[in-house]
Amino acid sequence: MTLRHSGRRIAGVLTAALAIAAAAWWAWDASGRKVALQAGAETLRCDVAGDSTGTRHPGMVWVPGGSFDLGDTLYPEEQPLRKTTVKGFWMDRTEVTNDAFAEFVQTTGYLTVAQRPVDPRLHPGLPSDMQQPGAVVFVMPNAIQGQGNLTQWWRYIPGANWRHPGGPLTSIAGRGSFPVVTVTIEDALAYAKWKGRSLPSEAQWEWAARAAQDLSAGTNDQPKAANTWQGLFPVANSGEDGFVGLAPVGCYTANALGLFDLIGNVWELTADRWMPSHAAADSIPSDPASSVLRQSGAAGQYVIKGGSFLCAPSYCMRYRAGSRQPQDADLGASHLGFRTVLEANGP
Ligand SMILES: [Ca+2]
Ligand SMILES: [Ca+2]
Repeated sequence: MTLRHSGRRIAGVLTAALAIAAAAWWAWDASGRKVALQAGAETLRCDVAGDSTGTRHPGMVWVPGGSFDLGDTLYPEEQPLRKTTVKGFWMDRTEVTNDAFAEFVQTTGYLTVAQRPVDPRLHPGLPSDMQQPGAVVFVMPNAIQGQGNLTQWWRYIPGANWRHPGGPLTSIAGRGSFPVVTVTIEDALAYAKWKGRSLPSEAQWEWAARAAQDLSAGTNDQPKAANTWQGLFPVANSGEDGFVGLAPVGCYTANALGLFDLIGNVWELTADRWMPSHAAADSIPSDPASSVLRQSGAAGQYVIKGGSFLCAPSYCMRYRAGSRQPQDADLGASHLGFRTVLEANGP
């Protein structure tokens, strides 16, 4: 997401409207009434079966190396296709969950970027409410005027963070199996380092999402085995895929390597700085281990991959392995999480 460019956040028009703060699974209407967005009994956990006992790195799967055409042909930023080679690596089977992140925080006392004071020197002209710690939250509007102004459905909510992903009035209680959200690149790198791992490069992530197969640019069809958006974004979501908002990790069929939810549910941070295309002038090194792009904590934008529960044919067809988007380094969002990789010997 690129809501905060050139030293300012979200065009300066958003307000800290706590009364209408919303998590992905519930919202408050204009009168403050809590409204469930997901009908029926809520699914709080899915069985992530098949983690073979005795595996060298529990919770991870081996992604064999190979060469493929990085990118796709639908949107400008995914072009041109670029031949890329990755070595084999281990990858988390699922997005990092609230439970896993809580263990990290409990052990280390780590405070996420969304929980820290905002440095106004980095964002001159920032409205005062946006100088408070917080994150960007998707709020489903009743109606919009065109899809050009994304502030119609994204709000900066002071007090939104991984413990309160929809704002201070929301909680992750009972949602330990949901993906952690509103984390930034710095947060994700800190978690990965604590685990003795790293974040995937864009190439590693995309290769894994292609199930380590060199397929030509794939279909643009909305995938069935992924948490995306059915209906006219952002005002109508039928939830045909089972979830109107976020889903617990592992609710959809894994890909051929055994990796869940690479496409959909939450966008996933990568270690690569954002470049506007795959053209040679904007190229990223093919060897992620030597990448100068893999620096932590730097300002700027990073590549995120896979799309989220908000991706719809009517707005953003980024539910594809080759799609990509930039994400501000110091801004968390309610549709953004991550998973880790480990560069080590294979099985
Ligand atoms: Ca969905
Ligand atoms: Ca995902």
